[in-house]
Amino acid sequence: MGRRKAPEELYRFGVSMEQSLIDKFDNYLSKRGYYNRSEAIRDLVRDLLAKEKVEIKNSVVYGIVSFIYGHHLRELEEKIKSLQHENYKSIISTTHIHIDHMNCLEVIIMKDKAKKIKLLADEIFALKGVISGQISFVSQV
Ligand code: NI
Repeated sequence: MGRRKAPEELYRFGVSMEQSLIDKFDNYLSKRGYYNRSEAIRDLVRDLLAKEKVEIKNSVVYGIVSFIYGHHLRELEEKIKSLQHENYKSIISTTHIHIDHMNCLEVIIMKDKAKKIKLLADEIFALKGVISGQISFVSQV
């Protein structure tokens, strides 16, 4: 079993905000199920740093590329497959779901630099017959 890192000590700092902004923030928090502002602000800061890692720092991140396409286009399926084989080193897993008689959903989980993940995603999304595509990144702070 791996050794767990001891939890870091928490420090307090004051934040000044307009009342109207606090009201909107509290409203948002209650909808999202947060118990307190501190936890929400910690998450916001983590998100911000993770985003910076993806967008600016050229770090290795996880990327989830998902898209819907019409499976009756045989050439399209071949093209999607060969693009994935070209990128086999960055692809961890691919899941294929048959949505209905006509359409398929494919989810590709990748680990690489964000730029490289975006490149493959854009190539797939640009193919004729790919109806919609989405990409999201996950990284540790
Ligand atoms: Ni299918």
